[in-house]
Amino acid sequence: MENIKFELTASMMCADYRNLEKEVRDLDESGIDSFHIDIMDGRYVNNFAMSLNDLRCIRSLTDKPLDVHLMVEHPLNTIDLFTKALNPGDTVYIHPEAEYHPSTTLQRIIEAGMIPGIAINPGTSVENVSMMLRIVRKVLVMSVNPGNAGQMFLPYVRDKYDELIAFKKKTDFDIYWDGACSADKIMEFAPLGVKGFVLGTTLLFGKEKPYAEIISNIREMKFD
Ligand code: S6P
Ligand code: MG
Repeated sequence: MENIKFELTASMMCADYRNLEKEVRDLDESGIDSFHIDIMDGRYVNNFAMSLNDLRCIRSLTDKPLDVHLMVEHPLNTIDLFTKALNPGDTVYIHPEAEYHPSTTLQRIIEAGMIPGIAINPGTSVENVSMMLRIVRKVLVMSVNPGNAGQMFLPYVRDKYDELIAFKKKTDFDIYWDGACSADKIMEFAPLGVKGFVLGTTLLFGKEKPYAEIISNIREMKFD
């Protein structure tokens, strides 16, 4: 039985906002590895999720890393607001389609001391982003379209994980999963080399079980 290491990240747009502080502390104590913050602008996606103030609030409540997922048009225009609110070593993901010159924005993220990442939509191919795979450290593969939690897994995304895992041998980035993440997907993709999984309504939030129990059940899964 192999011991496979992977990271678990909580998608905080799915948290109970009636008591955000309790949610952060519970998840922190329950062994979550990091907090995923979905920022939307109502233009790049037709929704709004978390705000800069939510991000600042969560940053002040935990020492664990934050992953900021920017689903906004032209993130360069506001990137400094986010990097100033973060700690060195936190991650910022941009969507390359949302920017005229995405590598300039990634460079700004690097200069600010954050980990640069790109998020790849279900309809975006690996070829389309291949140059950026040489400068980012993380690739967030969207297995649902960006904008909402609680959507269904899009099966055609599966091949993209295989392509990225093959590409990863030539360069140096880690692959993360965002969208409709279930235990069976972790079971299948962690052994293939997906490094981390964003947990939302499918597996973590809105269940009748404590976070500690859900997280330890995932960590105790037996891989062949
Ligand atoms: C979607 C967003 C995601 C979701 C997460 C929710 O635009 O980027 O981070 O919050 O996927 O998980 P679930 O299990 O409800 O799909
Ligand atoms: Mg996200």
